[in-house]
Amino acid sequence: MKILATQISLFCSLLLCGALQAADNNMVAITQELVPPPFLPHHEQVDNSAPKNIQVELTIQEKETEIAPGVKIMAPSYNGSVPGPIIVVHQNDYIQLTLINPATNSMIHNIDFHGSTGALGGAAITKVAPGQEVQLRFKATKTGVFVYHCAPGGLMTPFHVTMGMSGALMVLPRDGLKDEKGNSIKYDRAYYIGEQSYYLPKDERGNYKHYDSVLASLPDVLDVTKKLVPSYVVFNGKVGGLTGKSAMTAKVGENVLFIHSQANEDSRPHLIGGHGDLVWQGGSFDDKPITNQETWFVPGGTAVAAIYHFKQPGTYVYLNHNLIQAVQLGALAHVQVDGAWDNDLMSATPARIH
Ligand SMILES: [Cu+2]
Repeated sequence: MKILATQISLFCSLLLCGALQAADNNMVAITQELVPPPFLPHHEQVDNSAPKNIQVELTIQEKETEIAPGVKIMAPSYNGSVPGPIIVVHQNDYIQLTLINPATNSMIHNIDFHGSTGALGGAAITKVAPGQEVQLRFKATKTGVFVYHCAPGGLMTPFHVTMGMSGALMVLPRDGLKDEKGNSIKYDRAYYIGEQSYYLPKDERGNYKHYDSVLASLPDVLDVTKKLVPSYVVFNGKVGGLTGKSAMTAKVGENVLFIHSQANEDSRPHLIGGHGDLVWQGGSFDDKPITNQETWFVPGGTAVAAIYHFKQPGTYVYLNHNLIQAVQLGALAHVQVDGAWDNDLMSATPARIH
């Protein structure tokens, strides 16, 4: 704690507290309207103009949310969604975040951007109590997809993260994405899939317990988390968050970018009936993507990007290929793809008695 206090005092002495580093007067400022996942905010894939100041706002919400049929929890989140919204910028842009903790909340929160540099990813200088707001400005020097998450310190960090406080940042190269041969590649649409593991206490009858506030659930939740057995593993905050009417959509012939984050556990995304044509393993767009992956890997605490060029119509299942987590705990999504079937790629005769 003493070291942290010294760090904070050093940051303040460097004028990072109280006032943001003055922006370049010539820098264009853009307000990015964040949207709930799995969608991305409006953005250009290529931006060869000078770096910009991208202004975004996140409001922390502590509210009741239903994460499976009949299972309601009191949980904190960024902007009310799990995961929090994805922020999209280009390399060397500045991100100017306003983080708001409404007075109606009960806990202190903050934010750690894995895509930023210094001050525990911003966590050391963004703590906000209920009724406060803070501004953080950082330069997006590294390209790729990155996790952000709440990190108040100590046991509060795994608690806030496993209750839903994480999201992602995508930093595109200014000249856009490149395939494994270095040729430019564009996506026709993009989705952000945040995978969330929940650890929920049960009562003596085996029913999930309900709490009146996020804070009230803290001791019981921590008892469950240290056993490392999640109650649910879900996409987009709840079981069925990306299936049925909430399924992702695409058309045959489109390149679809999937950004997949997991702030705490490892995951193994797999698209049944398709592939990861290009996968930026580890999330960095400065590295060549690997190709033709059947299943790729998301180490806990990272985001990974993959592009697939859809060639057949139908309902695809996008899941964590830990099939227990997918089928029994909820880590499963659908992609509904329209278009014409290609018999050359696949055909079958009707089943018959032999
Ligand atoms: Cu928090």
